Parts: sequence; C-alpha cells; structure tokens
Amino acid sequence: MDKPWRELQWGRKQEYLQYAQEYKPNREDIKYLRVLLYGPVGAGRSSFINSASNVLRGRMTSPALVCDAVASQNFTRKYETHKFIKGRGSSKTFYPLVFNDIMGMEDGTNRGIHPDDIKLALRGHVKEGYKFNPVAPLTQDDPGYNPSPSADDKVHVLVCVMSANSSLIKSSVLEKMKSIRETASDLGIPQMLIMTHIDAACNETWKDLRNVYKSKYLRKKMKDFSSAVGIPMNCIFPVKNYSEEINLNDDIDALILSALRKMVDFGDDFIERI
Ligand SMILES: Nc1nc2c(ncn2[C@@H]2O[C@H](COP(=O)(O)OP(=O)(O)OP(=O)(O)O)[C@@H](O)[C@H]2O)c(=O)[nH]1
Ligand SMILES: [Mg+2]
Repeated sequence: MDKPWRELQWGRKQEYLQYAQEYKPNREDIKYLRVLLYGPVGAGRSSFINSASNVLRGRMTSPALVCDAVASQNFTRKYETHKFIKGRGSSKTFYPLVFNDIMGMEDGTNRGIHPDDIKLALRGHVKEGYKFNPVAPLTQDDPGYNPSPSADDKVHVLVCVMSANSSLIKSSVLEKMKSIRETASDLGIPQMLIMTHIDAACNETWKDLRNVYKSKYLRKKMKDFSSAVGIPMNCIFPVKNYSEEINLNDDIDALILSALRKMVDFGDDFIERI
C-alpha cells in the first residue's frame, strides 16, 4: 500500500515516552497498574516485557529481567511480576506500570498453562512465584493461592501476545484463549493484542519498520487474529521486540510506546471503574 492505513507519529516518541513514564494510578489502594500477558508458547511475551523495560528506562536493560526464560530453557513457568526501576540510588523506585508473565499456552490438555490458572490470575488469586503445573490448576488449599486479593493484585489489562510469523494456531489453543477472553469480559477487564515478530514476518517491514502500516500482509494477519481471538482491530498493536539489538532504536521504541500508551489508558479506565 502506498499510504499507511493507520497513522503512527514516529517523531513523537518523547511525548509518548513521558506519558508512559509519568503515569500513576489515581487511587490510594492501587500502586501498580498490572498488565497480564498470555498467548501461545514462544510468541514473545518475555521479550515484550524486556522491550518495555528498555524503552521506559531509556537503555538496554539486563536480561536478568527474563531470568526465568534463561534459567529454564527459554520457558516461562512461574508467576512473576516484572517491575522496572525508576531513578537510581536512594531515589530508586519502580514505575507504576508492571507486567505479569505466565507460562505459554500449548495444544492439548495437560500441556502449557491451564486456562483456569489464567482465570485465577485475572482475579488476583495467584501468588507471586507460584510455579504453574500444566497437569493440575491451582487449588484453594495450595500455598500459592491468595484467598483475599487486593485491588493491586488483580489484573487491570489483559494482553494477548501472538507472533505474526507463526503458522496457523491450533484450534485447541484458540479454544483456550477464547475461554480466557470470556472470563476477562465477564470481569470487565480491558483486553488488547500485541502482534510480535513483524520484522521476521514481512520483508518490507524487515527493511524498514515504518512500513508496518503499509504492509498488506501484516494487515491481513491482524485481521485474522482479530477474528480468531475476538479482539477488535483498534486494540491490536504490531511491534518488533528487542531481540538481537545492542542499542535502542527509535522506530522499535515508537511501536512499543504506541502499545504501552493504550495499555495505560485501558488499565486506567478499569482502575477508575473497580
Ligand atoms: N525477530 C524477532 N524476534 C523476536 C521478537 N519477539 C521475540 N523474538 C524472539 O522469539 C523468541 C521467543 O521469544 P520469548 O520472548 O522468549 O517468547 P515467550 O512468549 O516469552 O516464550 P515462552 O515463555 O517460552 O512461552 C526469542 O528468541 C526472541 O528473541 C520479534 O518481535 N522479532
Ligand atoms: Mg517467556
């Protein structure tokens, strides 16, 4: 396509960055806006969290953030909140935007995360550090179960992460995703979708990320995801995660920030409602 079908203001990074950096929930009992990421195994959840950290902190951050991924064969298994450090030394705090990573979803029963575990996480019942067990979802008598979650423990935005470079997603995985989406809808939790690997999926975008909204292929992919997962187009954000880079890149940042802005807005709306 000659003209992009969605406007992205590539030059306004600073403004978007400030927006994400300065966000604070306007409620006494909520310190953190909690974003939960889910999706098929290997879609790029951990990399997205890492990318968000790089962008917010304005530098490449240590991969220790996704230590779980490194420690256990690139596999996220534990329920972990990723907070990003703001400031240094004695003025060190955390950004109020935090991310929860969970185990990926797989085809078949007893493989990958159990959908019931995600539903428990949405309501804040999963304790920090809980190790997911694909064969048996968390139960109330498990020490990893939080019987009385605070408003802070609950998930405020649910983000589905899918790779533009993946082959067809198995229907059993889509079924699991659908049931999670329904639970989130019942709870009124806002939802969006991050489409990763746009560099690997499309040659034009690989050459220049600014072609993202000109690519017919990526638009089609977004439409396919939209109908498969049931998330409207305007809640789908294509990104390229930091993967092999050693320096920050303004175009990568612009796409990540565009997604982060929507997360902040959606999450804040929800926080005001609950
Ligand atoms: N080229 C490219 N590679 C990516 C992108 N996002 C992630 N990757 C790579 O894809 C692989 C999987 O990414 P992860 O972030 O580990 O995915 P995950 O969803 O956390 O995976 P699991 O926790 O194993 O389910 C890694 O090798 C990443 O470097 C992207 O946008 N572009
Ligand atoms: Mg991971």
